[in-house]
Amino acid sequence: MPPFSRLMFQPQPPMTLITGNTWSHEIAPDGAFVRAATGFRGQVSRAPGAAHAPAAGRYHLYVSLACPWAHRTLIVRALKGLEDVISVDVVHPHLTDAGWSFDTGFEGATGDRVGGLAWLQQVYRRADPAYAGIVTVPVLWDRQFSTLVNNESSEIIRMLNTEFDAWARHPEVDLYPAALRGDIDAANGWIYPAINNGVYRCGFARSQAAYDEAVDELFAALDRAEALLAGRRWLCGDQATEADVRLYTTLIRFDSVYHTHFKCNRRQVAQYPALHRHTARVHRLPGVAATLDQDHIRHHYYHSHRHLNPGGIVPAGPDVTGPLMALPLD
Ligand SMILES: N[C@@H](CCC(=O)N[C@@H](CS)C(=O)NCC(=O)O)C(=O)O
Repeated sequence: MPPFSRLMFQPQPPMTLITGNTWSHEIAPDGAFVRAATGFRGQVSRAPGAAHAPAAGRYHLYVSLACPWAHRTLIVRALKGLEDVISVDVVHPHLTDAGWSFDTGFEGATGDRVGGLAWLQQVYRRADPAYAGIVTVPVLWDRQFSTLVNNESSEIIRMLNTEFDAWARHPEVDLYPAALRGDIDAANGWIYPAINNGVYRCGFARSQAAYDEAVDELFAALDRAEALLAGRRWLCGDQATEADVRLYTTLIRFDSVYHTHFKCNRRQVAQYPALHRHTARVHRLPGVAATLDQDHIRHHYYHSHRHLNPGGIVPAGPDVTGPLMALPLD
């Protein structure tokens, strides 16, 4: 593999920035928010002859600390102990008309330390100069081939879970164990549309009917999760799995953002005893709390979606993590 320095700062062709946020053109005629499919679906694989073989130092994640989908990848990286194996760059929390930027003018925004680019869309077009699709985080980047491997978080976390065990500090952690795969897929099957994506369907709805449907489904699913977790610690089996991680990244943003900004306001997570305990349980797994940045989260949502919050004022609270750390867990 060539040293990283040879791959850095290669001259880039001049690029015209494409403008227009994804969320603004993902609205169906009935006013419902319909998430677009993800474009890059390559796989890092240990299989002989695979194009993207796992290796330490070869792969890089571009994330936003605000984004619940990118947050999944940071949590799995931490739980597996892959911090020294897979590097990370963090975009500026404000999503602009030209998408995510590598502006470093916000605490924790790193810039693009791989390619030295200014905008995430340039990373996409470095991989595919004709790319004109949606530009989202997370991105799994292959430094060796200077290309984008995958931009679908549900697939990236599976690769991190299994393909890098030779270098992981915690190869024993398995978030998608064979014996629980059916249960995990089933849990993801209702939690994704109604909760993970459900909060966006509430927030980005452009008609009352679309909002009403999304908010009913969201709170029915939260009630279902509450009932399930009243009798058990984890969603599937007796261990933490990716299903718990995926629920957590939405619930940890719920009371500070989705409840207010996306009008998911029938109840707060703190009012659901079992969901609140579950959120605390995941938050207190080793390494997880350090992946959470409430400043990036609040500044991203309240500042970026001006059609929902025209003044861009970022609210002060609530303190979500203090109560989570104080909650007694058995
Ligand atoms: N299916 C993708 C969704 C990723 C996604 O929607 N990310 C949002 C941030 S939370 C994004 O980058 N949006 C850019 C935009 O709307 O322009 C995944 O799970 O990886």
